[in-house]
Amino acid sequence: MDPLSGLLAALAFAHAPALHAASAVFEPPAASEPAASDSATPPDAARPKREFPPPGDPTPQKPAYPPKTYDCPFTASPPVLDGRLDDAAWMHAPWTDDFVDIQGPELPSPRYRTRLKMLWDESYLYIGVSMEEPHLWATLRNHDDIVFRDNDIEIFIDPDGDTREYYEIEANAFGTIFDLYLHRRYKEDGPAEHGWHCEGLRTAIHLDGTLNDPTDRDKGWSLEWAIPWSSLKPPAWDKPSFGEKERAAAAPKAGDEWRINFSRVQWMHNWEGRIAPKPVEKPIDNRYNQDPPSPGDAPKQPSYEKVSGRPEDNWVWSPQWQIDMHDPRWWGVVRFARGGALAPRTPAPVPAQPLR
Ligand SMILES: [Ca+2]
Ligand SMILES: [Ca+2]
Ligand SMILES: [Ca+2]
Repeated sequence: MDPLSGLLAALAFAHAPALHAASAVFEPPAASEPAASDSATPPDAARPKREFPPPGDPTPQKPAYPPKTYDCPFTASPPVLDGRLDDAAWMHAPWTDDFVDIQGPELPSPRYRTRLKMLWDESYLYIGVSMEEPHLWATLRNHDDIVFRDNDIEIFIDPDGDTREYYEIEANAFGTIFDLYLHRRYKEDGPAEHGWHCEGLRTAIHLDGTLNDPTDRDKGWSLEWAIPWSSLKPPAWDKPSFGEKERAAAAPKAGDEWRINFSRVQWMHNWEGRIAPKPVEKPIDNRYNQDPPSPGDAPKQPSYEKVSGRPEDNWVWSPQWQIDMHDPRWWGVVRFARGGALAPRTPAPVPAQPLR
């Protein structure tokens, strides 16, 4: 691991468990555990977090809410990757249910609608996501930046469903990608392999609005991903010849089930629920970027700033019942259909502990 990778791994350990795994279901957090924010500030009291599982309940799973299921249609004609979901191929794919709070639908509904579609062929898994968003905003531009510090959309893929050796890909509205491989869950000390690269990933984003301009109201953004089956292979140095290493990066067979979930990370910013006044005059030199402004300066160009101390919201397809995406037991079940509908599926009980 080079020094930069080491630094990134350290950052992952500092932040990912806090942001994505703050709530300990089976292991109560130690008093010294950092707060769920990269600014180490207390959680927002206005959005109380429910405790899962209830005392005495061995599992947070509720019989009324089995993991979501999606039957992913095979497509003979792939969608054109332009970020718009108006391709004929997408017409044959159903929408998922709207995303809900990561802790379940009994918590307040997300402020903005999110839903998606999936397709597959022999080469790719196609994802098409639609996200309502009145303020398009992105800051991170470099591959493997910690993209969940921006508003983002994330996919988690555990092909064999064994709750270990799985993939995560995140994108912000610039299309910046953070892709990583998890040998084990963070609760089992990971590690998260930021050096993993989703080789051949194709990303297209359509912005319905103006990016990084708080002076107007946007409609949303949509994203198309084509994830090559061949890219879903562990880092070469991952020694064990079982599980994901054994699977050999192959396409699924018709009828196979994979465990997949999606998370949308959404931060509160200074223009939430309103729009910024437009500057009274256009900048004529770079004085507007000076800090602090001098008396008589025209207003600065308004920009987005995170609300200090406010944890991110996590909106997901299949509820995790805890603020932790890294528990694949609760991820949705994606079934790969080809040549007709699959038989109805009887939900399997969710194991009380990871499988191995
Ligand atoms: Ca398209
Ligand atoms: Ca796995
Ligand atoms: Ca990476």
